[in-house]
Amino acid sequence: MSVLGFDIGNLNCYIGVARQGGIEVITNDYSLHATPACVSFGPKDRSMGVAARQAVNTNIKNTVINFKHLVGRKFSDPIAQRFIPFIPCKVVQLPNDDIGIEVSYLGEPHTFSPEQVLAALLTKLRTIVESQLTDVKKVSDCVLAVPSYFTDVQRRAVLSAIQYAGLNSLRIINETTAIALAYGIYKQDLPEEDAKPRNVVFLDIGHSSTQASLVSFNRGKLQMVNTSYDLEAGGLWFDALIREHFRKEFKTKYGIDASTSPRPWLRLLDECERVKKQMSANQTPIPLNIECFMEDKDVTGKMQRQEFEELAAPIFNRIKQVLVNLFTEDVAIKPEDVEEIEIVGGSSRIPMIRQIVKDLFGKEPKTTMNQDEAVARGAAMQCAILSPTFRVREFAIKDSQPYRIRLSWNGPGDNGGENDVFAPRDEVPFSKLVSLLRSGPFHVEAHYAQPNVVPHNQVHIGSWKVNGARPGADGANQKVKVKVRVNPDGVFTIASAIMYEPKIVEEVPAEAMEVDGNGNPDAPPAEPLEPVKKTKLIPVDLEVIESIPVKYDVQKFHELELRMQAADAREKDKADAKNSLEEYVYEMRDKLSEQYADFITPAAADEFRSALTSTEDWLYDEGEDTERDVYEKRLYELKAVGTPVVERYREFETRKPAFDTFDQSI
Ligand code: ATP
Ligand code: K
Ligand code: MG
Repeated sequence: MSVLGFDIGNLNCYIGVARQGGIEVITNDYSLHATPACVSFGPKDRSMGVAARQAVNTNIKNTVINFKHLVGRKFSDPIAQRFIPFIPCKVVQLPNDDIGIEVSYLGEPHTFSPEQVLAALLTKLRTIVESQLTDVKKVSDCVLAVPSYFTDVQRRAVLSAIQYAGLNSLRIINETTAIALAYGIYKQDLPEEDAKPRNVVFLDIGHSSTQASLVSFNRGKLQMVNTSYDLEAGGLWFDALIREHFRKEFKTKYGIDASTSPRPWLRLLDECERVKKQMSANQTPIPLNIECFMEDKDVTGKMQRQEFEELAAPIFNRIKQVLVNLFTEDVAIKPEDVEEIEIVGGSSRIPMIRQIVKDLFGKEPKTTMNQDEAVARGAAMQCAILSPTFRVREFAIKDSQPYRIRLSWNGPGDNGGENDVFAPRDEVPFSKLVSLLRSGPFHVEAHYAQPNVVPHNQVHIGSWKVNGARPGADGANQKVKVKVRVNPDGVFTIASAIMYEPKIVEEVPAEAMEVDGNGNPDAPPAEPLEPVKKTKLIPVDLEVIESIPVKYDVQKFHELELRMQAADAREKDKADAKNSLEEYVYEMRDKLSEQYADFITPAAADEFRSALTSTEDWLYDEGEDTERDVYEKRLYELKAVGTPVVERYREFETRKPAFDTFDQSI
């Protein structure tokens, strides 16, 4: 059984694994900790992660990056629109305003949903785990992290993608909460349980957004006091600003507009990112040179940290505001009560960030956590806490959710009505009971009450039909209790509805039951007592039927994903078989003239050599791309000749030391 935590970044993904010794962030097929959130489609298979990102320029029309914020959104959603220009392949509006990712796959046009692309990426992460952890047979249990501001539909979409990929989600955790858990669980010096808590601010500046959280710690527990975010502050937005600067410069200098052509436009973005990173470490001007950039023109430019800081001042102000926003009126903690500020996320390496923190809190920020791995570590820790296969020290997490959720109802009974059932900063997971008076089946609807603070154009959460309510004997309304819940995934549900129906029950007073209780058969029967009539409220479970705005066909897309996995696996097996054949040809040819020379007759060696050469020629020709069993058959035929030679050689080698010893002892 595997215990995994996934940080699915807009740029980079990290995999945390819980082992007996603790949490480890594992490396991928390229020995890197970061796996790019990149999926590309090809004529025979898909490619994900490092390989896909490295080949983006050769397959730009069929490559997907920057799709994290498309999951669970509609095409017309303004935030989806903000990210679509950064996706190299074609993104279209489907019927029902769904997002379609249009690529050529297996030589045919295909349209995928963002959830399917996420599932493909998760499949990649799963195969990384399977190949790195040889003791793990089947990967399944995981905890995936999402931004704290993800709404109901986004969380449901992520859960669906996890299912498409055939993984088992133990829970969705907020990235902010994962970071706080990764910080708190190993801390030995937290204040005692009933002492004044230690208040810590975490600032995560990633690629697509900036998130901050204010967390109170005591020994063995954390409380998420507040969270804030900005979806226009992050590495991508810095890169875009720098790119726009160079676009203008190159337009005047060279008369070319890079934005008019997708390939140079993306290439320039990558180059700007490189310049940005170098500016974090150097004060000197950083050159940007691209040969043959557009229209056969070479371009050169440069930028210096100070210039960047002026250019990006609006984004730095936004980041400052994210921190300020943690301290809302209803939060008792003030900036001066904050003991530590931990900064994480790739973009927290920009020097100006330290200045922002210092200006606001009068303290240097801390970087005691692994800036890139904190989210994955926390998620893996959460998975370990939930997994029956691990024993983890007690740590209580009191998380919170950021939105005002309103419930409304109508149907027979007293007039319809509405009520706010969750407020910003309310604890989750949490259930609440809403009492209503009803006389028939009714509808309940939930929505976000403050659309302007929700970063999603879908504010309707869901509708629930409650069947089975009926009037009382006298035609009166009956008392119904609806249990609303934000579950551990941060998803809103109506967990149950119960009607309390008054029933007149006849109860025989207790004494009457004791007739002849002493077992004396001669005793005269006691006078039977009069039954007493009583009204009791009897709970009756009502049927609750959920209807949420977006339905994901998990079965169908899981099967599709399995089929694509099978195609990927076939291609991989084929490539492996071809590689083995190729390697065998080269190895045998080298060794035939060296160590194997004495174990084969010159004539047989010549014949074998020419068989090897013709195989090599074939590999460059019709053997360039054929079926796995064809490669295997070729290898088998070569080995029929080669293996006896190898065996004769080995036998000789194992005998040799014995002779040596014998010689010496004479
Ligand atoms: P998100 O959290 O928004 O989903 P992510 O988790 O993929 O995104 P991170 O991996 O935390 O993002 O950070 C990636 C960003 O950090 C990139 O924009 C990258 O350019 C930036 N970055 C990395 N190193 C540096 C550096 N030395 N200086 C400036 N920026 C850097
Ligand atoms: K990340
Ligand atoms: Mg991140």
